[in-house]
Amino acid sequence: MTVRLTVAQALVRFLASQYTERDGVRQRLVEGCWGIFGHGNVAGVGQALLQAQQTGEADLKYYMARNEQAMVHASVGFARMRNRLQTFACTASIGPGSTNMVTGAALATINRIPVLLLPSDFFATRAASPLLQELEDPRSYDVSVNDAFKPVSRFWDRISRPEQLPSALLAAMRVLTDPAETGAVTLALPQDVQAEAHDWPEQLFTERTWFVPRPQPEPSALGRAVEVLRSARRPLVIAGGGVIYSEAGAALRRFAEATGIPVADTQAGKGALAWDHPCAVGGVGATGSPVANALAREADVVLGIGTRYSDFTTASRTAFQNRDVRFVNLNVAAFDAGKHAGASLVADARAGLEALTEALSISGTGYRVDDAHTVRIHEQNARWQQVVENAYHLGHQPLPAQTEILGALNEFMDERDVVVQAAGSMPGDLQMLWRARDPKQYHVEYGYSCMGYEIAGGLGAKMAAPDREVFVLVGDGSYLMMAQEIVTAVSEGIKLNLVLVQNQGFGSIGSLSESLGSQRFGTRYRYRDPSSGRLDGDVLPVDLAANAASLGADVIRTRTVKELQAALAQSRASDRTTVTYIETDPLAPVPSSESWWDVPVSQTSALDSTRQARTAYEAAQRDQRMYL
Ligand SMILES: Cc1ncc(C[n+]2csc(CCOP(=O)(O)OP(=O)(O)O)c2C)c(N)n1
Ligand SMILES: [Mg+2]
Repeated sequence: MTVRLTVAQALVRFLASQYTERDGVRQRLVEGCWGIFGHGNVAGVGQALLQAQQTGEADLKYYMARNEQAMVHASVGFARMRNRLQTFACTASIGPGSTNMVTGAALATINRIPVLLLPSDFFATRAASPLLQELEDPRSYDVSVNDAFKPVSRFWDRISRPEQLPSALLAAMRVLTDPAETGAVTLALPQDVQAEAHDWPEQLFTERTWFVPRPQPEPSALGRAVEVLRSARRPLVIAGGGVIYSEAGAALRRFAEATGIPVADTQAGKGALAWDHPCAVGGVGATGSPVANALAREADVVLGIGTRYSDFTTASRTAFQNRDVRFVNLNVAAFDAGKHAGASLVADARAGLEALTEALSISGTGYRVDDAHTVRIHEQNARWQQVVENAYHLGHQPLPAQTEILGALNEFMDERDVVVQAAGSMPGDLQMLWRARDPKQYHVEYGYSCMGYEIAGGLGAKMAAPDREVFVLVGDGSYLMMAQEIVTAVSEGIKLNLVLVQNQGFGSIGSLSESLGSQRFGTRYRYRDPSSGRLDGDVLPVDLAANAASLGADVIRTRTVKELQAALAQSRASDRTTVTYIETDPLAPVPSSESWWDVPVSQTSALDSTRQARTAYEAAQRDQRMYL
């Protein structure tokens, strides 16, 4: 039996009947479809979504975004919140609509989060080429702007004939639901092919369940990992995002309690173990806690779990200074498990942790770090927590410090509330200071650290967890790049709590610039000063609070931490998207992570500031090493 449908109608019907299942729990794989229409998709995918809604023949709800990059961010926020078991499709028009999604695709792939992208493409028949917005490449008529998705997609295909659709769809679903391979999946859809009819076998549309596996560790690999761990005197666990996506928090806690091994976390892994667990030592690396970084420096064995070891995590490969340091890497992706010449333990984080706990706690020969070491860690941690308390309650004048905003929010938020951030000076301060109590509480996108993720990603997170309050922290720079999804939140009645932190420019890059001898050049939002010729004139007459109000949000202006606390309570109590606005001092002090990040300084320069920074750079670089 066959059914006659267009390519777009078949696509929509197929997506509506895909499910994932893990641990016996089944859910829709593709929750709905984000989109912005143009001539590339209005009559194809657009018609198919309309027909699906009007006839009820396929259940794929349409959501309209205001910017294509943002709809990918929203899908990522949603998929991350749902531990990668569910996501959205995103349809965009040909040309700029599609290329606007490339940044989102890179973000998804780097963070290993599934999202299905459906950029539109120029006619497969080339009947009217060159179309409006078609890239004409004189070397080949086969090239389009959608080829730009190739390096940032884990699967990429162009559907030039209807017959190609079924196998492409099956491959796309496989990659989206494979925890080792997942990321952005791109199916480019020529606009004529979208509207073309075909007789499809009915089996294409039967409900399909994609079983998300929990690969078990291979026994000999487990044996090797256990041998390395048993030899360790100063081991350290680094918990990455994989721990959270695999829902391995409880397994991590049991492992830590059985062995006494301290647990540090990455940006994606924060909250895997609650901050006040006796084994938790906070963030590791360039923006980590000095306690975790001291342990990393002396560690003889590092057990990385579900981490990709970004430069922030390894302090650009200066974090681990023990000459004999060895790595054991538990990761579902062999690519990550092999890093730093580690003993590779390819497995699901939960399955791997359970196997390690069992192998290390065999009665009589159970492994445990020595008590004196544990006591020292607890003492250091207690001292560090005092530093965090001080940063939370600095009383900085006249404008409050950013660390006080984070402190007020941390103390205000419930365990199940979610904080969302991505770029600027906040991710670093959050990684160092945030006290996470739930694995889904801390949602900082730091794989791509993409300005503009915050509001859109927060929207997706809220769609995934309507029962949680979502607090989006957004800097003035990020806000100016992508505030437009406030309109989407308002139109959909999806309630967000936004905290807009105004510090008149790129505070983060300003301090980075200063530390590298570049004198904060071009990092502040100021008038151009006619005498200096630089952007260091007066403060601009920009009112972002008024801007947020103009987009349909409720806005509360605050000036002090006390006012902020009252505003947060008001925001929580409201059922409308609310923006709490506060100005902070970008020069307020922040505790040191006692770590480093490799940003090369000019080797030769006419500027004293640069020459001094270069000397400091060369000194720090001496600690950098390969782990072989
Ligand atoms: C899309 C994008 N462009 C540029 C950067 C580089 N960058 C990182 S932080 C930052 C400034 C962020 O400004 P703001 O949101 O105001 O945060 P602040 O640094 O002031 O805390 C820039 C330009 C980036 N991460 N993402
Ligand atoms: Mg700023």
